[in-house]
Order: sequence, then structure tokens, then C-alpha cells
Amino acid sequence: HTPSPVISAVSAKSYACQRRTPLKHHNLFLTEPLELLAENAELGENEGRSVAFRRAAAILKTLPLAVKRMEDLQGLPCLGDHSLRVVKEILEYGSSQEVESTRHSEQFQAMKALTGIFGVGVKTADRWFREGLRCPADVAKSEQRLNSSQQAGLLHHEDLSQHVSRAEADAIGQIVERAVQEVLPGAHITLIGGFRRGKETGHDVDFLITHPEEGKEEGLMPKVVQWLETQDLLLYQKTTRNSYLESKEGPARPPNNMDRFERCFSIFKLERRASGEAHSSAQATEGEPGGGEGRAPGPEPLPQRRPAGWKAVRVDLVVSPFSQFGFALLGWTGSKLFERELRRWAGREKNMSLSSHALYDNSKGCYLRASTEEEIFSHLGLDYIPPCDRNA
Ligand code: 8DG
Ligand code: MN
Ligand code: MN
Repeated sequence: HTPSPVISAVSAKSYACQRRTPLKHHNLFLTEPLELLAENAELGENEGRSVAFRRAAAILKTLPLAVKRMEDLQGLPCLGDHSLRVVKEILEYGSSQEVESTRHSEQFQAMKALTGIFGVGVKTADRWFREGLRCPADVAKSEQRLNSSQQAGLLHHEDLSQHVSRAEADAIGQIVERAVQEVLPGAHITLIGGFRRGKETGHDVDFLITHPEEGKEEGLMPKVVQWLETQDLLLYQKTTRNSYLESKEGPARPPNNMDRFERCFSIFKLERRASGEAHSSAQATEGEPGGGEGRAPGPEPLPQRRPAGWKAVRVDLVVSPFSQFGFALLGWTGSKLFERELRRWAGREKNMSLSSHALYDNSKGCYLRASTEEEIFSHLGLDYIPPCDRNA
């Protein structure tokens, strides 16, 4: 059995940023289980293992056909022993015992439910789990000390656990556009994150804001936030200012992958009418405390009082100077694995450091300028991959 030429072509490309990964593909029956194991490893703070499963899933997403037998995988990179074992079991028996027992394990379900609360990371969730908490309702009943993001996360959990639709993302986009034009005419906003990659739903909506005159964008975020607040459009926000220029490492050296843009994590109060879903989505969520996670053990509703007229939606705003726009756009479009692979490619294969601010050539000892994503791919010696094919 010789692998098809298409699969052979894929096989030479072991970095996800070398390949086109569309949103819809032929191997969900394999990638969903592998990504569940990846998620479980993440929740157990085993990053190496998590990335290995994600890379395995990503290569299967690029195949032009559904995998039928193990021989179909011959010559493919990124498939470690563990992933191959899981794939083999699914091909033979229709499911993997390891995956199914993980899926149904109390720890996995609880950690997923607890980290599903905005503001709650793996460390906090793990501590709560060891204290006996299993779901958002448990946290609400308990006397845990919560910071302000966790309080907001719990208060709006039902809404935040629903997917954000494309229509809702567009409605938020119009609000952000309006806010930005009010405080800085001429500024540009761009939809980034999953929606830019063509996803039909998301867990949040992400925007990048810039202004064609370098420097005009400075201090923009607090003004945008203030405008939104006076319009009563924000339920929560946390703004962090740009720390790139003043940081010790910068700008001589591009930073690690933490970036330092002015950014805002927020929760918008979106009029249901604004997104054109007044009825359907209001009714769909009625009487379903716990937000469709379907495993809150008790009937105890979360202490949320919400007029039916609006929905809480997570929104991320990032401001970049115009000179860094291409890097910011590339760095915030995702997917997370695609970004990771780009940086790994840059470092390992090109001796360059890529961040959401800049590209530094370590061999030449200089920055490589770029104003578009295309130029950055070209500096990296990669074929351009459009956003819709970055769904690794
Ligand atoms: P989703 O919301 O639909 O679930 O998917 P997503 O849009 O792909 O995920 P996201 O969590 O909203 O992240 C969007 C992109 O932003 C993703 O590529 C990762 C990137 N990103 C962060 N935080 C940071 C950060 O601190 N620095 C940089 N450079 N990128 C970040 O989420
Ligand atoms: Mn997003
Ligand atoms: Mn986001």
C-alpha cells in the first residue's frame, strides 16, 4: 500500500504553519478524541503532552480524505506512539477506552467546568477541585474569595458558556467601530481570532485596533473603555497598558511570546435585538442554568439576575501601533497551535524570533520590517497561508 501523492506532499511538512488547515475536514472522528486528550493534559498542566496531541490532531485535519486504516498514515509526521495507539483503537473499535474514560472522569469534567468560568485558570480550578468543588454552582455556594474577574465570570456564567454567533460578533464589531470613531476618528478596527479564520461561532470576539498615523493610537484604550462605559455597554473590563517600549528587554530584543500591547479583556452587554436573535436565543437559554454544560449536579441556579433583553459576551480588544500592525494581526489571528508553530519554525528553522510585535533575525542581528502578513510569511521562507487555513 503506497500512500497517495497528496499524503506524501503533506508528509514533508511537519510544522502546522507549512500546511493549509481548513476549518472543516474529514477526520473529526479522530481529531476530537485527540484534542480531548490534549485538553486533559492542559488541565493537568502537562504542556508537552498537550502539544503533542494537538500536533497529531492538526496533521489529520490537513488530510484530503478520512483515514480508513493505519497504512493511510504511513510517512506522516507529528504522530507519536501514544496518538497512533489512540487512532488505531478508534479505527478498530470505533472509540478509545482512554479517551472515553477521560471524557467521563469526574476530574476532567470538573476541571473543564471550573476553568470554564471566566477568570479561573488551571491552578485555581485544581485547588477548588481538591476542596471538593465541581461546578460553577458549587463555587457560587461556597465561601471562596473571588477576584473581580471571577465574580464577573460567575455572575455571567450562563451567557458566557453559550457560543457567540457570527451575527453577535458583527453586532459587537459595530459597537466597537462606533466607540473607536467617537474617541479617535480615522482609527481602524479589524476582527481577529477565530472569527477571522472563518469560524461560525466563538467563545469570545477579538478585535485589533490601530491608527495609520503612528503614535495616535497611544492611550486609546482607556478612552474607548470610558465611552463604552458611559453608554452602559460594559459589564466588566480589565485594561492593561502597553509595556513594550518601557520593558527592560525591549526593544533591543523581541520578547518571549507574551506580548505587551495595550489590551482589554471585557464582557460586553449586548442587546439581543442588536444581533438579530431576539427570540430564538432568549428562549433557547431559558430554564437552563449552568449554560448547557449539562452536568451541574444540583438544580441550584447560579445567582444571576438578567433581564432577558441582553446577553453577556466576552470581548478582547488589542491596540497596536501602525508599524507593528502586520505582526499583531498575524499573532492574534491564531489558531493557538498555528501561532506556536510559526514561532517554533522561526526559531528552529530560521534562527529568527517572532512575536506579535516584530521579527528579529538572530543571524543578521537585525529586525525584519513588514507591514502585511504576506511579507512576514515571506521573511520566514513560508508560503502564505490565509486565515481560513490557519485552523490547526
Ligand atoms: P475562540 O475564541 O473562538 O474560542 O478561538 P480563538 O479566537 O482562536 O481563541 P482566543 O482565545 O480568543 O485567542 C485568539 C488569538 O489570540 C489566539 O491566536 C491566541 C491569541 N492570544 C491570546 N492571548 C494572547 C497574548 O497574550 N499574546 C498574543 N500575542 N496572542 C494572544 O489569546
Ligand atoms: Mn477568540
Ligand atoms: Mn480572545
